[in-house]
Amino acid sequence: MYTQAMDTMGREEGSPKAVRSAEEAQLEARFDARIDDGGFIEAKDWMPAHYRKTLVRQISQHAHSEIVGMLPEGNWITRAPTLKRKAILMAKVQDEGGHGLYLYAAAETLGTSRDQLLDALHTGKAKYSSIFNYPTLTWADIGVIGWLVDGAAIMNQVPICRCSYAPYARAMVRICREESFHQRQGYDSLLVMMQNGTDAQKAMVQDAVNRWWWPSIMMFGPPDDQSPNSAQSMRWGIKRISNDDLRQKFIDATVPQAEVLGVTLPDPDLQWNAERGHHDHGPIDWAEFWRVVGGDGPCNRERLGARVKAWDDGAWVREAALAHARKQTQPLKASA
Ligand code: BYC
Repeated sequence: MYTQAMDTMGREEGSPKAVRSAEEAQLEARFDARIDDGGFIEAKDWMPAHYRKTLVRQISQHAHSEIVGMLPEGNWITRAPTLKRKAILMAKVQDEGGHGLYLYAAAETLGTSRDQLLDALHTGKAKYSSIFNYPTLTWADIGVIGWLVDGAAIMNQVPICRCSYAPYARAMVRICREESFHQRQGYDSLLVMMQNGTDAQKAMVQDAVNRWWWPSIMMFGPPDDQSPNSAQSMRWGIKRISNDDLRQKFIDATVPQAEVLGVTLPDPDLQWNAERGHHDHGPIDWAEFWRVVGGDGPCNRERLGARVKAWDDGAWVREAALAHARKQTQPLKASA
């Protein structure tokens, strides 16, 4: 992704209005037929330019989210309350780094280099998930991130295991398995606090739920009727389930879990609607969502600053690795 697209007035290659050669029209018809049959597209297959661009946008946003997502949790590794919780959190944060790497590799198969992708992140042109622009104020936030944020991530990501672009779909299979562990560890840590904790610990969990609930349900993206990319991405089998439908599935799955935990979800309008067979929920503050996506959330500057600093601090490692690689490929000089 994620350089913001320039307005090419519909003349962009691969856009519906672009002029195509007969050969290209034939390739596109074959591509569409494969998508309609539920088939997969591999990196070397022909694909419309706009399909490629959409994938680079989504996969790189996803990769950036994984590595920026390491920051709010990494912040608590040194303060985890027990050795067990510290080991779990370290493993989880490492997993997120690994997810970022699989996803950058998947994006690279589409012909965009890792340097280009990272440059877009570091210069603020690239998006990453809104959720990681909120602060982690207490230890309970770490449990709630596992339960709600990873829970929302799984709900969104399981359908991507069937994404029409095969390298992305394959990466998602492994990522989803790991995310499932992430959600369970978060829920388990909250359950321990809610069942055996002090009143202060229980209040800390409730406070964290109050702060993370609404940002978690915003993670699924804008409502379907305000989602500019959804129709085309659904047509191409990149997205299999819409933003609103995933959000609804997440809410329906989470309400009974909150009851078991003994926490209240901070939405007075949340109630079961027998007619719809779903929970109704209150209005979502989309102005807040767009503010955060636009760079003005509570931690946007801090998060981006941390990523840029890590990149700059790592320059010597990249240089050393390149020097080592060069040495390995040079023929050995005959000794005098
Ligand atoms: N945050 O047309 P729409 C994780 C943007 S990692 C920021 O519906 P689309 C984890 C969207 O990009 C979780 N921006 O877009 C990691 C678009 O802007 P552009 C990350 C958002 O792409 C570590 C505009 O709004 N998961 O869970 O069809 C630790 C209009 O939206 C957001 C993924 O990335 C947002 N929340 O649908 C723990 C999953 N939502 O590009 C956990 C893969 C929307 O037109 N991505 N925008 O300028 C997707 O499934 C889709 O890209 C989305 C958005 C559902 C997120």
